[in-house]
Amino acid sequence: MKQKHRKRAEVLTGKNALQSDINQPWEQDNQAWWDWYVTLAENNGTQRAKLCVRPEFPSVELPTDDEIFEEIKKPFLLNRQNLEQFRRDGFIKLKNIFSTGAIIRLRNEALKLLAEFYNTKLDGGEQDRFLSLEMVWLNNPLIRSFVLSKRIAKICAELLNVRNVRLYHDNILSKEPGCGRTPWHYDDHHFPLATDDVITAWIPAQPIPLEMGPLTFAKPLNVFELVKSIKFNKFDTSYDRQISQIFLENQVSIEESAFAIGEVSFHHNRSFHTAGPNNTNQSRIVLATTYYADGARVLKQPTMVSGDWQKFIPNTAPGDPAATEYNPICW
Ligand SMILES: O=C(O)CCC(=O)C(=O)O
Ligand SMILES: [Fe+2]
Repeated sequence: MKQKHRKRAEVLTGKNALQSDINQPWEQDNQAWWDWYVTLAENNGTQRAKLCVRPEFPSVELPTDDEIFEEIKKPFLLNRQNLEQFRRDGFIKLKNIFSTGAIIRLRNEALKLLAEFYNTKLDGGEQDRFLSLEMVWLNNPLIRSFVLSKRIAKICAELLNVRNVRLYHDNILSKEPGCGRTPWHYDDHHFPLATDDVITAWIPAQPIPLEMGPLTFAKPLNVFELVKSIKFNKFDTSYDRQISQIFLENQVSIEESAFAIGEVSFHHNRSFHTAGPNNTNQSRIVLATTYYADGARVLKQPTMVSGDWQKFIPNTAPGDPAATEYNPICW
């Protein structure tokens, strides 16, 4: 781990605490959470020369906001095979969920928001970091139309096989050039929700070739059973390394493949996933939106790995139903 990152991780987590003691609230913002979180990934041997990969967009006329609203409320039809695959593997990648024009508009908007918020230049200006912005849907109509999109939420409800889903949060994620791997994890650690009906739609805002670090999944879903005794360690890369090792020893199948424009992956909260480093000189921008089954409650004891969850479910005590105005029913 780079020295500056190690220092940051120590400041963030308190050096004297027990390594696996995560039973305390996260005291800082979610950007500090990501700064800490990427220090937990093992990066030995993964750095390669930076490649110059421009997001390649065919030249299309860009849709207006109204045209995008129309596009993303149209239903996408899942077939039986899709449902079976999600239930077996815990994730599915689906092509042509959004048009090229809609994705270009999404990227332009996310670039603008990130550059303004962090007062930086993306696509090569900022290096090594993993930037994030949440709750953007509250103030930005274009992002809101993606986050509350019936097209996405209906897919999520059908994959989970539940009647209705609520929004947990939106997350614009930007893995900057030179940023290393995302550590192996499942999201159940991150969401303070007392249910297994939680799903994240990971919507790339450009094509993601292998060099840019596409989201990568271990399958089938139940491989989480192989690693459930591994203790999370909040100070170093040992959790990530042990998971890799166990998956290797058990010849677990790992799906690491590029994302095309308009392709979206959906993963269950117990699906183990990671992502490679971004070895290009372009920001890897994604909109990740998480939904859960209506009726779910907040855990009785959320941990620091849940980050600043009260931002997403405000005025709600541990154990209470998670159903605030920030968690609208999207389907
Ligand atoms: O974007 C990444 O590298 C990680 C995202 C992730 O873990 C998630 O959306 O659940
Ligand atoms: Fe995740």
